[in-house]
Amino acid sequence: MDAIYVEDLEVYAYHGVNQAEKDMGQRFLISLQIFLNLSEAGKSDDLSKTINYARLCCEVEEEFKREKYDLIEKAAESLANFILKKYTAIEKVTVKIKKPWAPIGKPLKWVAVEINRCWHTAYISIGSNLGDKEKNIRDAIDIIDSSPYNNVAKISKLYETKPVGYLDQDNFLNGALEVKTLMEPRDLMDFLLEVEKQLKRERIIKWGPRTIDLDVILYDNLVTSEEKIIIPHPRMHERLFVLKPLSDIAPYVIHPVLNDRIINLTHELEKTQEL
Ligand code: PH2
Ligand code: MG
Ligand code: MG
Repeated sequence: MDAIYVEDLEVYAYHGVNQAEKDMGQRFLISLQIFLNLSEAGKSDDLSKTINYARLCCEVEEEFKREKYDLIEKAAESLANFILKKYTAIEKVTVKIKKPWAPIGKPLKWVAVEINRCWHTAYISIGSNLGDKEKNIRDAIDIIDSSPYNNVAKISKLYETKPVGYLDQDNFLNGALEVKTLMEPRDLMDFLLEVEKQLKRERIIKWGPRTIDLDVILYDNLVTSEEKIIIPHPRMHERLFVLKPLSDIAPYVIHPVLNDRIINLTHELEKTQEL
């Protein structure tokens, strides 16, 4: 993939486990590999079609000096998040932080950490059948989008659907979201549980009434076999209230287990199920 490189940008900052490092500061050398498609800029000679590396270096310096972390791991992690969140055209980033003055008491050139981080695409099914259903859904979307690790990229239409599973409850409002996320599946699921809690979700009856339900349906092309993190969602292809909204925003995405497009799975299910 195309890339922009920054090598050994020198920044004076205050990260370190020792108090003296936080008080006095030291030199850090920051190297970046910024992966993005450069062909448009290459064809057009237009700066707005790429990342201005002068601006990037200034912002990276400012961000790196903003906090005093114990670990360069943490400093690298938050810098990678900052870069990916600020520039959505960047698909992947490598951040390397060197510490040439690390207080080790040995002659060495530097110690360093290097991490790779990228945007993932998750599809999330969203449902509500308690209280102001539409407001619950809009509030959940706002909370997800305002997280520093997530951008809501697409929102489906919302559909009124009959309850499936436990029938003696009000109709649902269901939708689907495409979320660009920096979170790993486990962290994303924990985060969505927190959002549910914030919106007063109470777990009383299995498949019963809820102010909000947020389920990870797909995550990149990932297929997991862990019992607590089953991706793709094991029942998604049997539920029109999941597939119908999903086919609004991801019709040609391929289900990585069934190896068929969402739109085909939807049409197949529509032969036997109604919303
Ligand atoms: N969610 C369930 C169980 N049944 N039925 C509809 N129509 N919509 C839902 O979101 C839904 C359901 C469990 O998550
Ligand atoms: Mg559910
Ligand atoms: Mg759920």
